[in-house]
Amino acid sequence: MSETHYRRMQDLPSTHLLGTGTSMCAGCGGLHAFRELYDVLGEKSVVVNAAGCMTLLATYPFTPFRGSWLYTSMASAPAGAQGVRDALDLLIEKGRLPREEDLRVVALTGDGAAYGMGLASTSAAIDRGLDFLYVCYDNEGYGNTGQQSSAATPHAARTATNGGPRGYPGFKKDLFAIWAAHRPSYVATVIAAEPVDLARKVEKAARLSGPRLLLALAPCPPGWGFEPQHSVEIGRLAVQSGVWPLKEWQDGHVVHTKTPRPRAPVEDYLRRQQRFAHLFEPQRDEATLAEIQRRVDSYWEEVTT
Ligand SMILES: Cc1ncc(C[n+]2csc(CCOP(=O)(O)OP(=O)(O)O)c2C)c(N)n1
Ligand code: SF4
Ligand SMILES: [Mg+2]
Repeated sequence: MSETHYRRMQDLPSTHLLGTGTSMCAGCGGLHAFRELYDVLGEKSVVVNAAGCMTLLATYPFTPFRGSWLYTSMASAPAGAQGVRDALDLLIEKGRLPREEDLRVVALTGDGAAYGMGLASTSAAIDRGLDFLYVCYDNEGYGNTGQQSSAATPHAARTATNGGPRGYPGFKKDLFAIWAAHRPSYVATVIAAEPVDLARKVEKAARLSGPRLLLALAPCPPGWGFEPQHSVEIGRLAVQSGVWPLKEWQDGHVVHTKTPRPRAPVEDYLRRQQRFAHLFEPQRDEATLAEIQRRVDSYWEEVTT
């Protein structure tokens, strides 16, 4: 994808973006992860989806899934999931739904909802011990409306709202730690580019009850600025460079399910994406590159010593 094309995408009004058309973009890492997830979860699931790119999967009254799909406002997927769970429990209690035909309740949202707008309703749902699986596909911005920055945007990335020479000034929020601090049943990070790790974690999450999170980094061609065919490679680089640690939390313990050895330089991951192009051209931003690398190094030093 040329820089001009990427810039055009960032400048377009939201109604013209690929993510807001009648279909999703080629190379969508979020869709890839969700398809792998759904293969394991199966049709006995009700998906409660907050507004975002994935909403385009279902056009009322149709869905591409054999299971059910419910659409909510951005902040409300966990509240919607509570309503569905309560309705199922009532039906079972009244004998109108055999217990063996119970359905799994899945909240599906982007990072804008999971890290920000929907965080209060998520926190409350975890506090209530809601039996649900929360799936967040994290494309590190408000993709559906043109990749504005969210609380999941990484440091220095250019977004539709941070187009200046330094990109996004903040640092990605640690949603894994925020969920873990609530002491739910299970928290894990995944990525479509590592399908075996992903499938194992989905199977584990599916066997458990209570609040569970599967947090999937979702390489996003138009939002990050790369060609769709490189989506899996960029996902693998996120893991190999240590930018996206694959890990799980259960009963107070964090386990890293893959430790990249040797770790690739973070630069290998950054330079493949137009949103970081200003760190390399017209001249290298050594200070910012070093800061990003330092933070990744210190994360791994902390968890491996
Ligand atoms: C309260 C509210 N504000 C803004 C919007 C417009 N809106 C629809 S989707 C979206 C982006 C959601 O971002 P994210 O949750 O990361 O999902 P993605 O679009 O990246 O898939 C926004 C801002 C909305 N639906 N509701
Ligand atoms: S997450 Fe990115 S790649 Fe996927 S549909 Fe949205 S804009 Fe397109
Ligand atoms: Mg997003």
